[in-house]
Amino acid sequence: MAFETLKGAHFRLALTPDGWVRNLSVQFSPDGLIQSAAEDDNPEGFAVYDNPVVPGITDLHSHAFQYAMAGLSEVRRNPIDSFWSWRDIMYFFALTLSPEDLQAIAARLYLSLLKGGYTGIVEFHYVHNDLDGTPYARREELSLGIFEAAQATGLDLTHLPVFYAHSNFGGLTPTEGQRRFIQSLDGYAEMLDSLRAPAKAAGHTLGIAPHSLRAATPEEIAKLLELRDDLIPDSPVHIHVAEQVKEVEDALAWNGRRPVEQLFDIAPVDARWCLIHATHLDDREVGMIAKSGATVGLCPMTEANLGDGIFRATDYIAQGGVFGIGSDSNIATFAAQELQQLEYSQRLRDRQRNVLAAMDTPHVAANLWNRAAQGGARASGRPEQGLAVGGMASFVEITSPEPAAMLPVDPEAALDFHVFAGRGFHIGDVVVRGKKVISDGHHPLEEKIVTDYAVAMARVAERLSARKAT
Ligand code: NGQ
Ligand code: ZN
Repeated sequence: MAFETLKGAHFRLALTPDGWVRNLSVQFSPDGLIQSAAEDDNPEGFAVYDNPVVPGITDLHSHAFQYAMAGLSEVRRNPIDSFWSWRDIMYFFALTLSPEDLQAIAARLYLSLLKGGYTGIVEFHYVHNDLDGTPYARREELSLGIFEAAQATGLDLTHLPVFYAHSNFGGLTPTEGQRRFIQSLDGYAEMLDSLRAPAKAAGHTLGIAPHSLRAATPEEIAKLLELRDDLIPDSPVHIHVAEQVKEVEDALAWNGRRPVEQLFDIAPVDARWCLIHATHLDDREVGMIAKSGATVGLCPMTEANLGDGIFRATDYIAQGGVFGIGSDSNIATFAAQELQQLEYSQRLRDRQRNVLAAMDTPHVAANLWNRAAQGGARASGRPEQGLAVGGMASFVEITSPEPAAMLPVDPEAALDFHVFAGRGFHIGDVVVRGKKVISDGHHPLEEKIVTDYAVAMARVAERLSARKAT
C-alpha cells in the first residue's frame, strides 16, 4: 500500500521524552526517523497539528487470531471458569481457521490497533500447521499472511515465530488440541530461515519466541538461542512467564524453582528479552528482571479478562524496571485502555490514586504513555521511541470527542482525558515511520479490510456451528 510520506510535521503540543513541548517542528529522514527537532514557528511549512500529538506505541504482544474470538468466552460453563478453561475454547477456535481467515483477521486487528494508538506490533505467532497438524507446503505459510496484513495496514511489524513443543514442564507430550502449534527444532529452523528474505524485503523485524517454559525445555531454549545468534543475531527474544499461579506451582513441582528463577538459571536474560506477563513474582524476581534490562510485556486488559492477577508495577518501576504494553488476546485494541487498566489495578490493590506517576511527570497518562512507548520500541528491536531526535517518526494525534472544560486551562490534560475519560478514545492522524496511514481516523483500505473480515467471519461461523453440531 502506498501511503503519503511526510517530510516533517509541526506540533502545537507534543509529548516528548522530556515532557510536553509547544510549537515543535520535527524533520524526518527517508528511513522514518526524526532527524531534527526544534521549537520554532514552522519555517519549513510542515503539516501542522493543532491537536496534541503523542509518540506511537508498539503493541509488544499479540496473538492476532484471538481477535476473532473476543467476546465468545464470557459465559460460565464450569463451576469455576479459569484461564485454563478459556484456553480450551481458544484451542477449539484455533482449529477452525484457514490461512485466508487468519490473514483477514490480522488485517482487521491491525487496522483497529492503528486506530487505537499503536504504530507497531509484535506478533507472537504460534499457529503454524494445517488443521490436521501437518506443516503447510511452505512451513511459513501463516507467517506470510501476517506479513501481508502488516503491509496492507502499514503497522510496523516485528514477527516472532514461536517455538512450541510440549504441554507442560518436563517436556510433556503436547495435546491433540495443540497440534497446529507443534514443531521440531529442525522444522522451526527451516521456517525461521525462510522468513528472513521476505522480512527483509518488506522491512519487518524478526525475533524468536519459545512459547513458555511449559512449551519449551531448557535444552530446546538453549538451541533456539544458538539459532538466533546464527540466523538473526541481536534480535528480540520473547517468552510467556509466570502468568498463572498454577504455572508457578507446576514449575516448583517440577524442579523446585519458580518460573522466573528458572528462566534466569538457563538463559542470559538481557535488554533483548521481553518477559510476557511476569504476573507472579517474589521480591527477588522483581529485582532480577529490573536489573537485567529486559522489558516486561504487560497485557493489562487480557490479564484482567483471564483472571491472571496483578503485576507488581509499583515495586518494579521503583527499581528502574522497563515495561511495555500488549493487546495479547485482543479483547481490547486501545493503548489507552491498557494503560488505564494498568493504573487501576494498582489503585484497587493499594487503595490510592495517581499511583504510576513520577516526581518529574505527575500526569499519570503522560508517564505511562512515554514509558510504554519506550518499552515497546526496545522489546520490538526498533530504534528508541520518543518525539525527539533519533526517535521513530511514528506518532498519533489525539482528538477530543467533545469540548472538555479543563483543556483550555491545562492543554496537557488532553492525554489524561484520552486515557481516563476517553469516551471512545478518539484519534485523528496516525503516522508510522513518516507515512500517514490513518488520516483523520480513516485508513485508505478500511472498506476492503472490514469486508474481507466479515466474509471470513461468515465462513468461520459456519465451520464453528458445524463442529459444534458433531
Ligand atoms: C497463548 N495466552 O499462547 O495464547 C496464551 C495461552 C498458554 C496467554 N497466555 C496459552 N494470555 O499460555 O498456554
Ligand atoms: Zn500471549
